[in-house]
Amino acid sequence: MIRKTMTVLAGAAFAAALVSIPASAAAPVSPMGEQSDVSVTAYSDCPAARMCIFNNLNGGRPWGYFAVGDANLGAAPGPSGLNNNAESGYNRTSQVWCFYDGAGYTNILGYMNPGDQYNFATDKRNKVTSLRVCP
Ligand SMILES: [Ca+2]
Repeated sequence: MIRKTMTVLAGAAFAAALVSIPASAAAPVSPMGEQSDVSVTAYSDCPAARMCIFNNLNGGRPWGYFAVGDANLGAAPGPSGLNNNAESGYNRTSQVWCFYDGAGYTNILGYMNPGDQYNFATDKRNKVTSLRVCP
């Protein structure tokens, strides 16, 4: 496995651009992964009411968390080290979040339900470039 260059500060709060979320509910494509029995220790710092994504499996740091969507993880300001690098996630919000391969919420990869905490499926790892509460 290739070690990635990290530019994200652990535990840092990120200001993400506010996005307008359409009221209509489009059907998400598929889950980002499957619930697993891995230790919750590494996920434990994810704040309540935040969507957390992690650079490594099993909640491995570095990581970032979001109260609202981020249209482009590769753009500053924000956790640019997470762009195409997220491998696990923990949804501590009460809403379903959608994940996209492209910036600007394009090329949907999948979704995470409230409370979900797992490694992304192998074909969804290291691809997320934008994320938001599913429209
Ligand atoms: Ca991508």
